[in-house]
Amino acid sequence: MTWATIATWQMAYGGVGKAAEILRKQGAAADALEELIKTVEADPAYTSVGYGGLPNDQGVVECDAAFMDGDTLAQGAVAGIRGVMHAVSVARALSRQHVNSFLVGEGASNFAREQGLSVPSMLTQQAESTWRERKDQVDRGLITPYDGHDTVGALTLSGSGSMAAATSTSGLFMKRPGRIGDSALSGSGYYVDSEVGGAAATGLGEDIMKGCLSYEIVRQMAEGASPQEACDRAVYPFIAKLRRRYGKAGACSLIALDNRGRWGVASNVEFTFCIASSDHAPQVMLANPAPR
Ligand code: SD4
Repeated sequence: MTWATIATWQMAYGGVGKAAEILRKQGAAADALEELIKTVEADPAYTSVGYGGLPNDQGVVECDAAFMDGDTLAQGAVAGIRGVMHAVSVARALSRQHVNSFLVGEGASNFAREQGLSVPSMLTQQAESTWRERKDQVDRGLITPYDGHDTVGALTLSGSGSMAAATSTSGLFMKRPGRIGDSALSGSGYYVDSEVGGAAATGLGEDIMKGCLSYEIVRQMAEGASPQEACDRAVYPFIAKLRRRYGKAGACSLIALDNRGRWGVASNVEFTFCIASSDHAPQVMLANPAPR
């Protein structure tokens, strides 16, 4: 029985290991995925996801997250949620509801409180001091405000053929309060259909959204492309199109997994990702950006 998981960035390595253990013991794709993302969210060392994530330009941590069940196509998402370590668990809880499944801001935070998922503070001392240092560098024009951001996005396939997709992020560094990225948006930051496969994104949300890149990859796989072919066909022509018509393209890194356990990636920046499967022990891989 083939099982597999793939996740964005090296920071997902520990979580991929935990998901692999669950999948190896014939656990559910959704449970393995939630555990994977929660592992990253709980680690304050990662300054772009969950607890310890860098705050917005007002010094408040606001997160976006989503969860999708590839069997039922049920989705839940939160955006601009405050005071919640495991935004992915809130998104998963919302995916069980037919309506009110995508909540933003205060509505999302209130729902999380009702579910017992709130925490007193998301801002660690370390994140606050990094934020102060970098805010000062931005003010002095030494770095650009939106540099240095990563989303954990992941896909799981269980031995029984179920698939799931999820994302979690504190979004762009120094974003404005209320700014929402691709990670919470179906078809842009994530998409999965167990009859085909799934995809998830990291990078500049504003540009990933312009191409609905996760859905486009799944659509390409549904038409017969392998995950790698689908990534190549969806991502690189889109980046070229953006450059031609919009004048520039931010970072766009996509991962894909099909329901046979095959994976693919495409990125216009240097990009690490993690995989594990019934054939491969958990490992970190490096994708070099395609020639521009
Ligand atoms: C966003 N896509 O909020 C996220 C951030 C990210 O690598 O993934 N950065 O736009």
